[in-house]
Amino acid sequence: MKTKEKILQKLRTAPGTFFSGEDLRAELGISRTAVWKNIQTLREEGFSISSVTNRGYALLEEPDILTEESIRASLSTRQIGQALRVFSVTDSTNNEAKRQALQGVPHGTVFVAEEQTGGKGRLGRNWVSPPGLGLWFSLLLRPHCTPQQASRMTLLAGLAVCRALQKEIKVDARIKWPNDIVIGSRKVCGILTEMGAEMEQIEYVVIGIGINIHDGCYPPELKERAVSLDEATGKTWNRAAVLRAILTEFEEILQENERCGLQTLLSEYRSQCVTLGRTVSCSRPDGEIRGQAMGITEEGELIIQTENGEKAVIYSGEVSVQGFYGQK
Ligand code: BT5
Repeated sequence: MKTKEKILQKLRTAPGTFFSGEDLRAELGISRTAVWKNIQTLREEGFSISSVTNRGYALLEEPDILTEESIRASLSTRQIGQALRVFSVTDSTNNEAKRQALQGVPHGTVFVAEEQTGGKGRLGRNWVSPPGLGLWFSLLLRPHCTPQQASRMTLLAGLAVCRALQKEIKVDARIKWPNDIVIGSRKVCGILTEMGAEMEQIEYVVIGIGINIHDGCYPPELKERAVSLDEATGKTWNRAAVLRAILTEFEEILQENERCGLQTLLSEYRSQCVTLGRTVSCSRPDGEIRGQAMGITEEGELIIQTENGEKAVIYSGEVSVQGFYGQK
């Protein structure tokens, strides 16, 4: 590790706290001038570091760049994100993950891009992913489950994003079934899951997550339906920090799932899901269904009580919820 990274590592242990130049010098075995020079380099790279005579140096703010180093800083997961591929530009991090899945990259590998030129939504739609403004990333998982059970992984990823935004950003983020994360009635995050499987056995699952962080993430015509974290909170968020919070929650949730099974997590999902109890409509090949969203099954399907009193179970697809995304 370079000297400047060692200094940064030390300052990061307690952001905002002063570390004396003398202590840094002694700990790293360098001169005080070398400490100062490295601090200057870090400042040139965008780190905001305060220096006060007799107190030393304190890290105030990190630059909002996505690099392996910025993401790894204080990432305490054991699997998720331990292998990390960062791109300044790619077509789609989901495509990237699928390409590399075939070459054997391990469970938990994360693919992140500053910009996607062909960001994908569900059902062939596109996902606008301009450079530097959002978090566009994919998780590669190799779970031991059947293709039918794989959709659970997506639910768990949605729950991880929801938890992370509530804890880290302190914003009232909720889940819109199956996988949108909303703040108020607008979408802050979308999830696209793809998989490679044999008949009975999953080879890999790729969970692609797009989160609007800064202003300008989505085109103006989506302003009724979309929102960014900065907009929702009036602050400016550091993308690497948000990513770390999500990876940490996701690993924790996967462990909870192993330890205690899906039940508790499903009840948490239901309690965070804004779709339940609302009037919804869903178009299916056999016509449109309208009714009340009543529940979510063990497999993550949505149960709708239709207007003529029947129950319908929706596995996937488009469900509009009254009051959300500009729906009357
Ligand atoms: C989704 O699709 O919500 C899944 C989005 C997944 C994106 C991630 S980014 C990393 C990974 N790599 C990829 O290529 N994809 C994943 P869907 O529910 O179909 O929503 C798509 C619709 O959302 C579009 O038709 C637009 O109306 C709208 N949209 C597009 N860009 C948006 C944005 N940045 N923010 C909010 N809404 C957006």
